[in-house]
Amino acid sequence: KRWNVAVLGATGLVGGNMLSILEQRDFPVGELFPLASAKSVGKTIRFKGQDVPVLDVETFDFSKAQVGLFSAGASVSKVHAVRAGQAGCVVVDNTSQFRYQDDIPLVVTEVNPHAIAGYKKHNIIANPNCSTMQMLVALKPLHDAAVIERINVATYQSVSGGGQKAIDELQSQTETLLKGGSVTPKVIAKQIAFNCVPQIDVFLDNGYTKEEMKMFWETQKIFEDKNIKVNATAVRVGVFIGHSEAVHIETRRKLTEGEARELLSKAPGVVLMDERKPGGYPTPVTEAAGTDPVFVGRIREDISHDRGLNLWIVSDNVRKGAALNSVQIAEILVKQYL
Ligand code: 11C
Repeated sequence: KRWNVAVLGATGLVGGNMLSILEQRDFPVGELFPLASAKSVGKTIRFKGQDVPVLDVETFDFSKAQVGLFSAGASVSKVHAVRAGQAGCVVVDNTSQFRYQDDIPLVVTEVNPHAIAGYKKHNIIANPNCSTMQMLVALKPLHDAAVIERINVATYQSVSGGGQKAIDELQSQTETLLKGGSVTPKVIAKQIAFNCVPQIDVFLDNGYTKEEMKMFWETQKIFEDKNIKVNATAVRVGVFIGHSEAVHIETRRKLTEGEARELLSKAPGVVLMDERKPGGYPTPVTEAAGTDPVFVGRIREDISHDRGLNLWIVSDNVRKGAALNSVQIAEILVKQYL
């Protein structure tokens, strides 16, 4: 059986990756409807060797599609995901619009695929934020084995999380600075080339940024555990693709590094890369960018806490962090529910 698929945000970074991942994984696409705002109408996208015209989302009749993959921003999803759902098109939404709504599932396919069953009320399934996604793929088997009580995490997030404009800013700042010029930040609040910027998304009243609080809210919802605490510092770094995370967990019972390694070596979606020698650990550029797994290395017991463990977690934020997980949700949806 084939399914008609609408991809909203088809001309954007994540949308483009959704299209190529649908192709690579041979998702059973019947008719493809690439959707975007009116200003992209007239463009085409390439899919399975064909040029497919981009359609205006405002006038699209969603009853023509059974599955929607949306990545065009929260305000667009607020209107059009609801409209699509009412027309019978099940939307996998990659924005923050519905993630915290109790009657909408928030799914990481390796962690809580069973939650997809809850899509029926609104015909919407939310896709988590990239920094939460990769962290939970790696932490799920450890949480199941020893119950994580607290996560302390510092992220090193690539500019692709901020979309094409942020990628362009890193590129142009790098070129300008290497030629001896000076730069004026536009998309990211401070110079990002050759720099680290400890702000992703807006500041909230408690002093955390929204990106940091997303990691807290989403972890509790996806792990279905209101007791797990997440203390995050989210940092943008001058990397194009791939988010990295230094993660420190505290578990209810002690988890040895050997046990953690054993669990992670069998964990779905995880590649363990943990040799204690130069280069024996994953990095965004050399392992993660352009690939599917969540890579884990630098596993070691915390010398400052009896039940603490440290890990280094790296993944392609545009693939597993966004487009790939959306397609994986859609695969389970069509196989098991539609
Ligand atoms: C970043 N994590 O790296 C963000 C991008 O809520 O889906 C994804 C934002 C989101 O800037």
